[in-house]
Amino acid sequence: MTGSADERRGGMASPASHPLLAALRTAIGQEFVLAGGDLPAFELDWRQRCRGKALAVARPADTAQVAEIMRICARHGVGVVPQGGNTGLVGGSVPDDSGSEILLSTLRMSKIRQVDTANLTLTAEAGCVLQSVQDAAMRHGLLFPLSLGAEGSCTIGGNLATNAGGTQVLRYGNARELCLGLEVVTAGGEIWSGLTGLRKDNTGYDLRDLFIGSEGTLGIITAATLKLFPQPAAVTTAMAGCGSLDAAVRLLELARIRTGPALTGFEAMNAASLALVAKHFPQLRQPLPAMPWIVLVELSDVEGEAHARDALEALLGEAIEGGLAADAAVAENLAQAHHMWHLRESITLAQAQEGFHIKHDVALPASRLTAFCADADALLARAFPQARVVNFGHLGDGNLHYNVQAPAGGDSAEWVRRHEEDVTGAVYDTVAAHGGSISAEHGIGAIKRARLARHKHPLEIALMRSLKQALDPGNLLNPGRLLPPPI
Ligand code: FAD
Ligand code: 2HG
Ligand code: ZN
Repeated sequence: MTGSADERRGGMASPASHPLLAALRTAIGQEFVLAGGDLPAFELDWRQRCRGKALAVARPADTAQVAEIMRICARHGVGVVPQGGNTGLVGGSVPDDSGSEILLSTLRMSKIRQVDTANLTLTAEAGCVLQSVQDAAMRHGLLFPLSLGAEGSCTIGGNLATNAGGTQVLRYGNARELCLGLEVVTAGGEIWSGLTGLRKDNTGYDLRDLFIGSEGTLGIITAATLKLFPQPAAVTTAMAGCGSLDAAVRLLELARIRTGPALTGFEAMNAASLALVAKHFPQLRQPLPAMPWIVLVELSDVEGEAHARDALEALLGEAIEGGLAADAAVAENLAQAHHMWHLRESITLAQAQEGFHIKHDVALPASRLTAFCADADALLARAFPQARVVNFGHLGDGNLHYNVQAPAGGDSAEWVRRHEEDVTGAVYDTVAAHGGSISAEHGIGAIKRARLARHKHPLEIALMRSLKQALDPGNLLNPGRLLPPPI
């Protein structure tokens, strides 16, 4: 390609002197518009897979400033990429490489505006870190159940924009189901105040649910009213070793029947996942000997410790007797329970330390999980015999992270570059054959948008494009993410 970056952007002014930056500095303060050397930390995603180049980073303090930023960017026709904790796994929170987008960081917007204990709701600004929302609920003796490995740095705005899932979905639902109201800044810089906290409101189209999961492409979420729950009287956790995925799925079915709404977590990890954790975090003792699958079961109980423990032990006893599990370990105390969860949540980090790999965040009906894995495993074993399938996830939701790690010992980046297209094609075709989804909880972002066209009905894509056109006619909000490229 010839010509300078500025020429490719259509003769725009150089970044430092861009008239938009002067307007942004006047609107939100000189020190909150970052440029030059301050940008790289915001331009690279958590996986270190997507690196872009922003014109500047704007760090608004409140909703009015977000609205002003949007009005300025709309006047200049400049795209805006919202960014919360930047823990997204699909490349949606970093700019493209044009150097022409504004990155809007919500991290300064971190106030808990209200806790309404009578209504069991909490209103938080978009930049609140998830853990701080959980802690605020806890201070009032209540529970905000959204829980994921990145909870120490992801934000509530990002959680809602991606409709995040995590480890408590089978009991409490995903981010969408935990949200009662939103405040949103539109592409044109208007503010929609929808923080009603109502549990019933049938007054037309559900705009809240439209913005949730839209990954910053329809509006910027600036605050949310969230559902709170009573804290359970006791939580008990156990791990069980299963000889096959089929046994793990049948144990899930048994757990649902025996424990009903007390079942708050049911995770599964194949042997390769825990082997990677053992390799990279050898200090983390594994409570059970290696098995083809280990499941982590959590019960939350309103009646208390002894009742919860009895229920869990009875379940695991029945599972062992019925041949669904070979072995089980029940956590004796909170520290042991945390340790079990820590093992589970270390898989993502262990995979990152092992090298580059290909993520597939897929959902299937529980009844198709075993057949899907058998087919996908067989396909990959034939075509890529050295690749390692690191398969784990939220079995209770039918959500597997069917990740493919590059062969041990080689150049993992090069292997992923060469084979990603074919590996992902094979996995997603198998997902489709079993009636599944190619994104259970991480979203589409920049990485999966080209795939979406193949896995969604053309009418769905057309309707999604109509919504985008209606809400963001200038294509300013996270352009080039989520929607497939035009054909
Ligand atoms: P970002 O990464 O900053 O942004 C994500 C997307 O949302 C981008 O498209 C961005 O433009 C948009 N966005 C951000 N803020 C706003 C806003 N205020 N308004 C509009 N759009 C916005 N995800 C799960 O679902 N379940 C898991 O169990 C899980 N575990 C994880 C574990 C680890 C170790 C890591 C690194 C990630 C994990 N994730 C998981 C993925 C990630 O944490 C979630 O997608 C999370 O919801 C992203 O929040 P964030 O604030 O970091 O958003
Ligand atoms: C999890 O469940 C996250 O731990 C991350 O969704 C999954 O690393 C992954 O692929
Ligand atoms: Zn997950």
